Order: sequence, then C-alpha cells, then structure tokens
Amino acid sequence: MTSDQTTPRRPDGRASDSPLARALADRILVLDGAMGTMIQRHGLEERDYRGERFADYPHDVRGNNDLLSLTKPDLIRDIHAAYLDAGADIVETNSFNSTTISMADYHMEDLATELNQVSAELARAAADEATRATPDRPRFVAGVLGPTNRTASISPDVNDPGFRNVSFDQLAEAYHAAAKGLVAGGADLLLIETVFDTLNAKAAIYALDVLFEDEALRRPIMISGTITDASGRTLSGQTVEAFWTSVSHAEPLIVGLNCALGPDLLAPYVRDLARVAPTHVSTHPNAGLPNELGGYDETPESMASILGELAREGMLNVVGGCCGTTPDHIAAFAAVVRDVPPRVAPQAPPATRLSGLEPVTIDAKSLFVNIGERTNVTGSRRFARLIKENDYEAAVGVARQQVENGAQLVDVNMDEGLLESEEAMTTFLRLIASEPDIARVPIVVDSSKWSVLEAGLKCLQGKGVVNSISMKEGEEQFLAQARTVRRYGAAVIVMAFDEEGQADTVERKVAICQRAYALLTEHVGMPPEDIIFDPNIFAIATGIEEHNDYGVAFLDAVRRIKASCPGALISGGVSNLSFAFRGNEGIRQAMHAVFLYHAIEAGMDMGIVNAGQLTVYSEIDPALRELVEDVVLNRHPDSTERLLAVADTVEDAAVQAVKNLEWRKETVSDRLAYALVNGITEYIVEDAEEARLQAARPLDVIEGPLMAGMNVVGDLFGAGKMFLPQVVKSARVMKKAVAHLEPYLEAERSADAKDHGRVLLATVKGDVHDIGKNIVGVVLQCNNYTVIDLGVMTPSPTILLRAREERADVIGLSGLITPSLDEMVHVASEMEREGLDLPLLIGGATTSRIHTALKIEPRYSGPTVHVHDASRAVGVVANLLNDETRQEYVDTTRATYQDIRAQRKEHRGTRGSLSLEDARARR
Ligand code: THG
Repeated sequence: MTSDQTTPRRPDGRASDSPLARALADRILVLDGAMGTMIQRHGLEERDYRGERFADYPHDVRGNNDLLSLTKPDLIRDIHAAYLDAGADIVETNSFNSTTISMADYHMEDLATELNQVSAELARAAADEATRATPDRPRFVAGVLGPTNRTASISPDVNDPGFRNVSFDQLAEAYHAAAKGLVAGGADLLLIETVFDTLNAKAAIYALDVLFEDEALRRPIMISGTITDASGRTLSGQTVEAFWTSVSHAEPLIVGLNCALGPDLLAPYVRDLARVAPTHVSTHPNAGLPNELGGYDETPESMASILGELAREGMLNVVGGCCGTTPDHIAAFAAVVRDVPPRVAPQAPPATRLSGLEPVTIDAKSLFVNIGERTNVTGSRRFARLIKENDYEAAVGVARQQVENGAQLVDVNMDEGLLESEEAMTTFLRLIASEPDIARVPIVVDSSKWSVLEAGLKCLQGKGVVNSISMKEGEEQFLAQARTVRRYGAAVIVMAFDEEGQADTVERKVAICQRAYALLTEHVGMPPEDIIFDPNIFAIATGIEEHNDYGVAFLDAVRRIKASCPGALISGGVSNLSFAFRGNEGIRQAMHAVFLYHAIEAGMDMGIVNAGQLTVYSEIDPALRELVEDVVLNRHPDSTERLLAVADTVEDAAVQAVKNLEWRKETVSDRLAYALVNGITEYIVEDAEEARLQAARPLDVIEGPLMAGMNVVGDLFGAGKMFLPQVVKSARVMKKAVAHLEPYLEAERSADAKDHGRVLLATVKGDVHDIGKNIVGVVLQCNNYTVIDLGVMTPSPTILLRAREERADVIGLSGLITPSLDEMVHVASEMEREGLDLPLLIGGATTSRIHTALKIEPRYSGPTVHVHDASRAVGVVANLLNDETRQEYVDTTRATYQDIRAQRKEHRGTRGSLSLEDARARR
C-alpha cells in the first residue's frame, strides 16, 4: 500500500446533502440486531455451511457464519429482510469475520474480499427492496469490519509482554482487502465495530483512508467501540474519551459503543461518549450479559425502556442491537425512539486532544505540559546503556519514573548510530503499552528518521505526537509526511527548519512557522490544534557571542507565532538551553527554571524536560537568579562571564537545599514549609515530631504549619511558578509527615467516638492527584466525621452509586489538573439528573470559587460550596450538617455565587491590563 496522495481530506459523508446525513438530521436511526442469534435458530449442520461449492473442502467450516453469504444467501437475505420489516433503517453486512486474519481459522483467507462483496450485495438487495416499498424512508447498508481475532496492542503471551501476534501493517492490509469488497458490493457506510483494541481500529481507519484515496471515493465511517467490563475501559485499557480521541481523525459520521455489557451497564459510557464526541452517537448493546448457558436474558421491553430513556436524554442518533437481539428487540427499539428527536452534537471547544489509555486535553486553561525527556538514548547515558545492553525491563523503569515524577507525556528517542532504531522503538513502545501506569499518558515519538517515526506510530493505540517533521527537504516531502501523520491520527511537532537550515533568528523562526502553518491547514486539512511548533531552543552562554541572543529569540518567536498561528501550540527541548553547563546541574536547573518562567509567560504550552528535576523559580537564590536571568534574557554583554564566575559554587538545587543547612536554623513551622516547597523528605519526620510535641493536638500540626506549607505550594502552582512534577514531590513530603502523625491522630480519634456525619470524598475521573483530598480526609476524621474515600480516577457513576450506598451526608470532589474542572461540572449535572440533593463540596488546586459559581453551581440545585483549602473543610462541613446553621450558610453562599455571576456579566470584555495569572487564564 502506498500512502501519500495529495487531495485535501474531508469525508463527503459529512456533507449535509448525503441521504444518510439527512436522515440522521431528521430522526434517530435504527440499526439492525444480531446476525448470529438468527442463524443459530436454524440449527445448521456442517453440510449446510458447506453447500455445493465447499462440499469437499478439507477443513471443517461449521460456525463460519460469514460463509453462509456464499452457501445460503437466501437465509442471510431473509434475516436482513426480517430486521428491515421490524423497522431497521440500517442493516449490517454478514462480514464480521470476513478478514484474511479471521478467516485463517477456517483456512479461507483467500475468500475475504469475495465474502465482503457478496455480503454487501445481499444487504444491498434487501435494503433496496425495503426502500422501494417506502421511498420516503431510504434504508442503508453498513459494511461491517470486525475487530478480528487478534489484538495489536496486547501480547497473547503473558511471559513476553513485547510479543504481538499481529502487526499494524497486517491489520491494515486485511482491512483494505475487506473494505474493497464491501464498497464493491454497495455498502453506503463502513462500520468498524466491536473495537476492543483501538490500535486495530486505527489500522482499519488507515486502510480506509488509503482505499478512499486510491479509488478516488469516500464513504462515511461509523466506529463502534466496546467496553468489556465494569472498569469502563476497552479491553486494551482505554477510557471512553481516550478511545474517542484516538479515532477522531477518521472524522466518523457516527461513533458509538456496542456489544459486551447490556444496555444498563453500557448506558453511562454512552453518556460519556455523547458528552465528548462532536458527531453522531450510536449504541447497539447486547441483550444483557450472557447467562451461564450462554443465552441472553434482556427482553425487547426491558432493553427498549433503557434505550428509550437514553434517547429522551438526548444521547442518541442511532440505536440497534448486538449479540442476543432479534427482530422483536429491533421493533421495540424502533417504537420507543420513533417520536424522540435525535441528539444534537455538542461543539467541541478548540483544544489539543491527545491520549494514552487516558485523555489529555490542552486548551486555553491549561498551564504548562511536561514531556519527560529521559527515555532518550541521546539524552540519557543511562537509558542508552540499558537499551544497548538489551535491559528493556530497566529501560521501562525509566519511563515509569518520568510519569511518576509528573511527566504528562513521554518522549521516546532511539536515534543512535549503532542501534536498529526502528526495532528498538517498536520493542520499547510495545513494552510500555503493557504497563498501565505508563501507557496512561500519550507518547511523543522522537526521531530524525522518518522510518523510525512511522514504526513508532504503528505501535500507538492512543493519539500521540510525532517529533518531528520540518521543511528541510522541501515542501513536497513535508506535506507527504504530514498527511501520513494525520492518517495515523497523531499530532505533530514541526521544527522551525527549512531548505536553508535551522532558524536561529526571530524573523526566520516566525516566517518558517507561519509558512508551515499555512501549508498544513490549507493543503493537508490538519486541525491547527494538532500542530505544535518548536522554534528551536539552542544552547546559550556557550562563549560564542552569536549564541547569547538565542534565548531571547525563542521567547520573542513564541509570542509572535502564538499571535499569528491561532490554535497551534509551542514546545521545545528545554535542557538544550544549558548544554554549555553540562556537569553543573545546579546552574542548569536554575537556567531551565528561569527560562521556563519567561517562556510560559510568552505562551509556551509544553516542553521536553527532566520531569524529576525542575527547580522552583522563586526558590532560586536571588543572586544566582539575577545572574541566570541576565544570561537567559541577554541583558549584559558579560552575563556569561559573570555566571561562569560563580558556576563552581553552585550545586544541584536539590543537593544544595539538603546540604545547605541554613534553613535548618529556622523555626519548625518554617522548616516544614521549606521542606514542602522544595520537596525535601530527609528531615520531615524529625520536624513533624518536633511540631507534634509543641502542639496541643497532633491535628494542629496538619491544620497549622503543614497546611500553611501546602498553601504556599498551591499559590506557587497557581501562579505558574511551580510545575506538576514539583507538586508531586511536595505531596510525597506531605504524605510522609501525615503518615508519621497518623497513629497519634488515631489514638485521639478513638477517645471521642461520636459520629458527626458521613463525608464521601473522591478525586474525579481523569485525575490521579489525591494529596489535598487525603489531607481533607484526615482532618475530617480527626473531627469525628466518617470519611468514605473513593480514591483517585473515580467515574461519576461510582460516586453517585457509593453516595447512595454509604448514605453520605456530603460529597466532596477533588482535582488538581484543569480537565478535572469539566469533570466536576459533569458530576454535578449527573447528581442533578439523578435527583440528589446533598451538599457538594469542590476543592483542589485548579478549582476556584469563581469556577464553582460560574460553572458548577448552576448545574446542581443542591448546596454547592467551593472549599479554598483543606483547613476550611471542617468549618464548611460543620455548617452544612448543623440544622441550625445550615439554611443561613447555604443562603449566604448562594447569594455570594449569584453576585460573582452577576459581576462576571458586567465586567466581561472591559478588563484593562493583564496580570500574569490573567494572561495564563486567557491562553
Ligand atoms: N526539540 C524537539 N525534540 C527534542 C529536542 C528539541 N528531542 C531531544 C531533545 N531536544 C530534548 N531532550 C533532551 C534530553 C536530555 C538532554 C537534553 C535534551 C540532556 N541530557 C544530559 C546531557 O546531555 O547533558 C544527559 C544527562 C545524562 O546522561 O543523564 O541534557 O529541542 N522537538
């Protein structure tokens, strides 16, 4: 298969004048039900499957239902007719297993294309006959591309997590052959369904794009994933939103969920999908989970009642059935949605959406996104050694350490002369795909070799980032590579590099990025949000005078590119900046911190950094900071010399903070705060103990100095002076302190046993940060509240269910990262929908009273309160659970939030100068 053609993409399936698109705009369409259930009713024997054509076939074929399209075509056509009679608008071809890969089970690979074509023809004939009877209601044929019986992101061998029994290329080739038959047989749309491994689906999307390009045609695409268990994830581990993000480049006309769970268990995930997907949404569930006998228990009525509710909630555009459903089910679905208007798709606000097993959204509200740099054979001697010595297990540990230290993406680079880089990339990416704690984040495939980038793309089930492409070999190759990147569904880093070389002046950086932006958006149809510019971070303070302005050139370029290329992001390799100070980690870290502080202010969105070693800008020794700032901003001709003069005295900031014992002379409260801000665990137990001995109650240590320290961390984070990796370190310090105090708190708790109320706490879905929530939990328990802590990454159905089961008096939602704000809005809406009225508390670093007032409270009619920090939690809960204070407290809070909303309306658009925080908030 060749990949690179030149027509701009736009699936004409989206055109509002296609009959299918028109029907979707008009009503909820009904998809048919199971084929297998209907075939089973006929109790076919081996000879029925064989027919005349395969009478002497050397292998058993019983159970090969797709073969019946050839050997019992009347039976298949009758099943289609039965579904159409029942009210189906769309019939699915009998081709679920008709790929070369699945047909290999019967040694019938060679039949794949023919089977697809014949199956499409049978469905086509049945659909056309039904349309002739009622021409005002056209019927459609969905050409089914099943998941195959192999999975590209999971090893079938538990002892060899890097092994795969199918490759992306094999899948793409198989899907290409199948789709060719489906199109030839007259399919109106192509349905990639029962997706349990998103990488398989991405191979199908790739194949369809190649087919459409080669044959100069387009058909609308429908993609339907499946959730296999109550974890709410695909078999290959993705959440619904991550799944959507990974397949969105197909621009499907319809996206949905089908199969495995029955309609009741699937419904919450359909809601999740309907919330995020700006296209039509479908569901065709099983008739329940299979019972002990392999049968299905859901009746047409029971299913229709759940699906009808989903439809009335405005969640559905297409509804049908999967395993165990019959024409009776389909008739019941058709009846229940007949008068329900179709879902109106939400607009997706502009944002860069990436995914690993979980989604990452980068938008105007996001602070800085960290990309871990250590999994790079040219950027880490240790990683290079591990890869060369074939110690992949330890190499995987490097990736894990990056994520644990707060890297939100991981950059992987295998460019080393002596390595088989394609192979090393493939092996490593397959291995980390098997580690849920690493695979959770999106991958940045880093190479200067196209073949290595493409090898990497074939391993990513999520939506990753290609690092990088550029115009160094001219426009033609640049465009071809960009089109291929899009075909794999990745975002792309574009280096400011053209035919003349790498840009080092502001003018060249800006001009090249603008030229690339125009080419990508106008000729490739690349969404601006998928473009990430890297205007080149070069080493400064090298002793060569021309290099002194490189930092400033980058900062100025960032401002101008952000202003002239709307939607595009900016990234860069931060550690490059300090190459001149190799060996002097102290100076290097200070340079990175100072540079990032200014770059983020200028609009830099993300950067490749050593996530474990980021210094806090405001904690750098002021004299050193001044010198470093002079170098970064090129403020004096002799800045480099002056920095070099002190270089010998500067140590690694972390080492320095520990070794420099000046801070040990401060009061215990100041020491605790210092340790928290600088992430130093060495003395924390000692200091916590000293504080405990001084305090009246152990709880006072938490509510007093520890909380004060964490508030400093929260403020620095909010002001962009601390990054996630540093907050993670602070959290570890806090955890250690609390763990030391825990036994004393426990002892005090049992002394006074009266229960004051039940508080359910959860970090919302998509967020793994829990330090704030844990502190709130401890503080509440010490005040004799019962705390039910649901942990991190808690989906909204779990929160609602457990709140009921546990008879909670209050729900507290926590989150650290910005996407959690939207998730909290969602949970509030769900609480409203399910008719809850208990108080809802909102807390965590990115939450605010303003956001709570503007976005959350309006969704929920129960009391909603933003809790500014953990020290306020007890006061708020006490007010809410006391019958005497409750009403007044709720009324006052409501009035305050009402005022905030009113003020916002007045002031919108009339704000004057921007503070840094405002600037960040606006980006
Ligand atoms: N832009 C883009 N991609 C990039 C870069 C860029 N990828 C690679 C690089 N630059 C960013 N990654 C690193 C990784 C490590 C270092 C610098 C940049 C680094 N390593 C130490 C050194 O070389 O001194 C090695 C330390 C060790 O061996 O442990 O500085 O600019 N798009």
